[in-house]
Amino acid sequence: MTPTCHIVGAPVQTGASQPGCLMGPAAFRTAGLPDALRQLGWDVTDMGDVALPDTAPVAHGNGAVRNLAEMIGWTRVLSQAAYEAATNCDLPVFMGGDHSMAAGTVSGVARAAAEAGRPLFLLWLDAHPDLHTLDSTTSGNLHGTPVAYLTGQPGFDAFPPLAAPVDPRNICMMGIRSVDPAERALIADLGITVHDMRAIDETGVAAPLSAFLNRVAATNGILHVSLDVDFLDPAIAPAVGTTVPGGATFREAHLIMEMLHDSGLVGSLDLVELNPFLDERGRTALLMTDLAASLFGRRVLDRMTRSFA
Ligand code: 5AB
Ligand code: MN
Ligand code: MN
Ligand code: MN
Repeated sequence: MTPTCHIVGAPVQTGASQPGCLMGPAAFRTAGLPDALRQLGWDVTDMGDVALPDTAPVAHGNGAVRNLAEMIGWTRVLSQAAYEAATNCDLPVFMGGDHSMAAGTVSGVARAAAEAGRPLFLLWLDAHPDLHTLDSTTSGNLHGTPVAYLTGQPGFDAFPPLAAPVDPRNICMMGIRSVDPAERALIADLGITVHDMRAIDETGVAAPLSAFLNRVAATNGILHVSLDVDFLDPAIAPAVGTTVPGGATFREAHLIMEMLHDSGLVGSLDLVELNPFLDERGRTALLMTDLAASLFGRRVLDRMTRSFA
């Protein structure tokens, strides 16, 4: 049977400090994401972009917080869209949009996994752990908060209630190299597995990823992958507002995607934080598209040479 993929656009930019992520879904379509997956034998349906419903202002005690009502609205509609996509196809792709959208996509796929009676695991590929609560964020940029919401931390009462909170012990973060003090404390308290860039320098990506995938397989789990552009080194992926030096290389990132494909465990994928306004001749959009293609089964020997020049 031909495997099916629904592509869902999430033009969210209210969680980031700089505008531009709203153009992300259009840039992924321009880079040829739907056709790249079709060429790998997938039956791909582009579901179009989700729209933000009308929102009413929501007050919060932390005056730094920006665009709270918008994040709550996006969480509601994206959670429903992700639940439907996860229920109706084999492997949905959510094209962002800034990372605040993961509050919606991951909560939606978690609900679908719970209904299927399978534990949800989360692979968070990012320079940042995005573990701030609404109280601990000092930047007020809500793309730094989705993991706190998804794991059921206090203070998100104005958000949609979680049908299935993500067990922090089922989360693996890789590529981390910028952590705020409140996030560091929560990582330790919650028991989240973090392979920071220093650890990856020492071990490479294959050994820690294999160990995590073995845990997913051992419990009949289903894996959601959330790929933030800033996981990658800014030298190869400049189109992101929150660059941090010392990120993953081209081959480290592709190897992760190739291993994820081989595992057969991935149930859904976020491609987030692409800001096409900051890109250089589309190179970041093309790289993110190629990484998605590796996760969908493209192999080194099938890869065509592409020039950004
Ligand atoms: B991203 C920072 N921790 O809270 C904050 O890009 C950065 O989705 C958040 O990972 C980065 O503003 C959010 C300093
Ligand atoms: Mn992020
Ligand atoms: Mn990040
Ligand atoms: Mn970012």
